[in-house]
Amino acid sequence: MENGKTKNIVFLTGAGISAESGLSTFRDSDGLWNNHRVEDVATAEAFVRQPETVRSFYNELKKDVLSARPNPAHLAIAKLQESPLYHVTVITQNVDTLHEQAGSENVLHIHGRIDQVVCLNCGKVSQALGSVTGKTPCPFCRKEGFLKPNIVFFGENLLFLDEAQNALENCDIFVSVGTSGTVYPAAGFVREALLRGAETVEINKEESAYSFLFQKRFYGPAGKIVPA
Ligand code: BV8
Repeated sequence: MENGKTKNIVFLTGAGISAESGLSTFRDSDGLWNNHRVEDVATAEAFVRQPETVRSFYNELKKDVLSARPNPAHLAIAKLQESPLYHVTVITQNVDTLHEQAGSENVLHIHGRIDQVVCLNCGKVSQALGSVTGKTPCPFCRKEGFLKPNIVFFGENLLFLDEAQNALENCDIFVSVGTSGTVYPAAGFVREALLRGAETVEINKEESAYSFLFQKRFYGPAGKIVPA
């Protein structure tokens, strides 16, 4: 029982929940990583080696992401959050803000957000809806050349991990939506939910790398299954 609500539900969402909003996933046949080498654009080392390549990759990706709109799956989760019966936490691996646009609160962006940059000089996070280059000054410390997409690259620690662990410790129902279950530590969250005795539910287009860990599994497009 938490703030008078009966059940704690934790969602872990991945690129699949945003697919029907027109955004590419990572590992599907038309996925992002099919046209780019991860090592070139999504690792901490790549940003040190070639920051402008990484910045322009995200400047391009940002244009698509910011023109996308929430789909029925995002809207259904936001609606569930309004219910007096459930306390719903959304842990998302997605860097889009479609959960927020659908009206969700309590969204933990463990892999960061594409509409933000972090300054490697002063450490402050600011919103960046347009393109960011090595010449863009930090709005806080005014220094140029220190802005990095506020995205967690491979080899970097996750954001909001403490809040995510806390949600998992109190979780009654764990629902994975649209993720291949291949990136850690997020792919390990279901194990923590199981250890807690939570009910585990997977909603995905097809079987994933970790489907065997789920007691209930619903396959099909998230835009149809999640509302149902
Ligand atoms: C870390 C940022 C500590 C970029 C991302 C060996 C073993 C275990 C772990 C590791 C290892 N070697 C390295 C590691 C650690 C590494 C990792 O897990 N690597 C994997 C690849 C093995 N993890 C890390 O580095 C993490 N940090 O561990 O810190 C540390 C510190 C120092 C040194 C070492 C470790 C950082 C992880 C975050 C990396 N950043 N993205 C960007 O987003 O642009 S990961 C990237 O993958 C995205 O964030 C994405 O969200 C995430 C997961 O992908 P999915 O969301 O699942 O998307 P995917 O395409 O894979 O799947 C989509 C699914 O949807 C599919 O199943 C599909 O069927 C389904 N679907 C499609 N359409 C629909 C649908 N479902 C429903 N409806 C539809 N319509």
